[in-house]
Amino acid sequence: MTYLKRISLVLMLAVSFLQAQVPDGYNLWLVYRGINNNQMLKEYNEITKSIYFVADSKILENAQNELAKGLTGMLGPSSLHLTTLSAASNSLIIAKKSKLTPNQLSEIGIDFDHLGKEGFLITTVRSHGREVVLLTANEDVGILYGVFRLLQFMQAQKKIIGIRLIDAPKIELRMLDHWDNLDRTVERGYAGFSLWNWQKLPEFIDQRYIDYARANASIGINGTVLTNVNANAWVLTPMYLDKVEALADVFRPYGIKVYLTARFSSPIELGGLSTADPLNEEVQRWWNVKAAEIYKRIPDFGGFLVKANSEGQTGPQNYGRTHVDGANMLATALQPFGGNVIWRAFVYSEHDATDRAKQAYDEFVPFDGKFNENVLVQVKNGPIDFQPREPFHPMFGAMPKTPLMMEFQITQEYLGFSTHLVFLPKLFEEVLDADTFKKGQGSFVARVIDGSLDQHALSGMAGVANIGNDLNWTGHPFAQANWYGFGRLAWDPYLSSETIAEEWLRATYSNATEFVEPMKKLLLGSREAVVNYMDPLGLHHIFDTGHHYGPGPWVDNLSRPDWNPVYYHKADEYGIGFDRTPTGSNATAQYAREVGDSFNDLKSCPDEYLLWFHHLSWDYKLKNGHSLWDGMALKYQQGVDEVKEMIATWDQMIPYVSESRHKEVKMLLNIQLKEAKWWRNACLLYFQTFSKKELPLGVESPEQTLEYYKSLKFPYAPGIKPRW
Ligand code: GCW
Repeated sequence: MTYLKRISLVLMLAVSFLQAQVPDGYNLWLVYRGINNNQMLKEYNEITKSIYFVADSKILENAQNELAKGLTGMLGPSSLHLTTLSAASNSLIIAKKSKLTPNQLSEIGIDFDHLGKEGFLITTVRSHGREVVLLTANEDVGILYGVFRLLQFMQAQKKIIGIRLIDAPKIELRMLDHWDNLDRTVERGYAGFSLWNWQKLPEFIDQRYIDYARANASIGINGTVLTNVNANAWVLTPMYLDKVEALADVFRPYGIKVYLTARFSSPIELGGLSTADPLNEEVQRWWNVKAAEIYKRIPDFGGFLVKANSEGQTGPQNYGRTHVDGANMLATALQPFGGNVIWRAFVYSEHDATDRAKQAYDEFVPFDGKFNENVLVQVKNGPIDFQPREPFHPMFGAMPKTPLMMEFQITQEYLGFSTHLVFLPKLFEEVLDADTFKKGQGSFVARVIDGSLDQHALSGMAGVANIGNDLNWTGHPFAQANWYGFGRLAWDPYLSSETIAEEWLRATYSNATEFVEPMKKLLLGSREAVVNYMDPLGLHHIFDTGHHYGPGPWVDNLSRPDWNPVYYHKADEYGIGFDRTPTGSNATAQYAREVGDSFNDLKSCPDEYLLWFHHLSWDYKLKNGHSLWDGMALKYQQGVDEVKEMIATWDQMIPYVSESRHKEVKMLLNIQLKEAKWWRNACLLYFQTFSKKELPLGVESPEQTLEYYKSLKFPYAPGIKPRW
């Protein structure tokens, strides 16, 4: 056995020992497998031979521990060779700007202002005839982010020598919104129960809190909303604030701030007041005192996220006041302490007969410029509700004087729960890349969100978390990629989904081209597959009642019209689709003229949004020459075929993943295939009752009758809204 072979055997044993410590999947994308490329191994050993890195704060300690963990996994035990600062010998220097020598600073030659509070620089400088790698930042948290990135590069076996990477987040608030209830159920959660063990807090600190924070820090997430937007006032009681404080203490050394959802009626429920009217002085005082109480415990508390006057939550309108009155009252309470209010725009009313897709815009746009400076308005990516595909929300093009925060849903409420493999960064990218034309061509949603289009100091992106206490955190092992991808896009909304897919695959599984390339294709195609087998050609909200698991296009008996799928697809003997052009609801008028016109005109309206904006005859001729009916049926079939292809690809991946992981994903893909067929069959049989047309050649015949599909009920599907 050669020396190198012996070394790699020892390494492999050490790594498998390390990996055996935790269940498969628990380590997420922070696996730190042994480096198997000899050339890179040599380079990394050189670089890490003599490291100068003084950890004199909690954040830096975490960064150093991570470095130790990463190097041990990738290079072998005891690979963290820390030494003192010595110009003659250091191969890697990790230090904040304030610790660098004037000489080093002049060699680096960058304007540190570009790095901001959270950015970092990784570069190579020449010193004493050698290349020295330097990782620096203005603040500790920048160093932490830089360490994670350095380790990620190593795991991807990238060359470090010669590197010059300046990276700083483009968005300020990068947050996970947990829809976690105090009883540990998770609304729209499909990965077990809530991570937060409220009963045992504050004394018991579960290791998972720390690992959760680590994972978030590794992708730059810097805020977490612990509780459901369908809020419970209890979390604001002293007993619960003790627990929140304990969590904040765990998250702080990872650069993460804690936020809470504020139940608007709390002054009544907790304070014994008779009203929650935002203009009432006692109510204002109650919130001011509450804010002070919170900040006394948690000096860096992030602020409140609020769902008001939406789906049964009370809000300022209950007292004849406006969203502005409500948001500004809370903003005033938080302002002295530097906190923010994130006020959600997800509103629609049963008393409003207009198209639901128009309501948030109608309600909020008149308030542009009226919110206090520390208020962000959080807008879902599309105007309805996290569908597999929606056009971007028109509010993104209409409120220049208000910082608009993006709300994506990472949990797959409408995309097959944690059973279907769907790579969401593709969906997120589509929205971020959409052009609002707000200030002419190039006014991308990403530029609205990062504040650059309208020069907002505050900016934010939130993702509704898909995390629970399942051993692998997200239920489906591939749903981890959606958490990862969300974080990366919140850091840099201009990243491509392809880059993200590649990063994640390499970090989590393998660098082998035979793995990365086909799996990248699988991930990038998976979102279109789900659209095809659930909601092709702009269909939306045809999910079964309450749980949103499986098809229910026939549902027409719910108390509110806009809760019924028939409201959204409007299928009849003539055709199908929601007319949102000027002949219909005229929702297209909420977009900039260029955008609205292109949606209105059938020649330019993308097929992807056809039935979102138009009601068309079954015989309407699609751009590909098929009739609408045939084209729709073929899309459903295509979705099913795409899942079959995903399975065929996965079958080839046995050499690159553990046996148990392979089996697990294979079983999930088989369920996905079964459910894709279910969607296709149920929807086509139902729509066929209107079109009265045969299925075109190439579309498989449904195995069951429409009555059968209608009879399926799922009273215990996970994630249903609590009823209190
Ligand atoms: O889509 C709906 C969900 C609700 C959710 C609501 C919201 C938290 O079905 O479960 O409630 O959106 O975003 O407020």
